[in-house]
Amino acid sequence: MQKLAILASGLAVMAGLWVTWTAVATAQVNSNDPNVALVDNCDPTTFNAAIGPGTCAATPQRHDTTFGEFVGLLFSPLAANIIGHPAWNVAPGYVSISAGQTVRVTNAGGEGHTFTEVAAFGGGFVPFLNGVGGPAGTVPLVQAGSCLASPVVVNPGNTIQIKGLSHGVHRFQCCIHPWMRAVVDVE
Ligand SMILES: [Cu+2]
Repeated sequence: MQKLAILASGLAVMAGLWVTWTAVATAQVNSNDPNVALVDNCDPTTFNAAIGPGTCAATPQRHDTTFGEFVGLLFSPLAANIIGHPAWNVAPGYVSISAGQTVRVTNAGGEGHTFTEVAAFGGGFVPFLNGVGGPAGTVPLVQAGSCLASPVVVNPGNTIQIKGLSHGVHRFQCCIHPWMRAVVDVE
């Protein structure tokens, strides 16, 4: 029995080393590609009940912001526009790259998001999330031009690649949650 226990603990250590080594190897392979994450914290049970089945996928990270908590943080007396729930964001929100580099954008959340280049930041295609129907005094966002044209939705767990950006500043936003935004600066 003792030999078995020693063998088992040895195997466990080896498995741990293998996982660590794999993670390091993966990081090295991708180290030249800037990575951006589309992040949310939607609780599947309450989001799917409020908006509809399939709105929020269950993920290994166990996201736990309920739909009620989400709605409760969309507006602030500090701003006339919708400010959005802070757990819905793009990380990092600013990326500086060299010409020719590819930006890999991964949806790490449970909801669909877009990463859409816009000439100027603006509203998306969901009126409520643009601030329509918000508290008295709310000024709804005007829809960004690129969000009018069926932007590509990145589903949970999926990655898209942004290639061939010209020199200068590029603005990207989610056309569902317009406060999710990032700047890619090509040097
Ligand atoms: Cu979004």
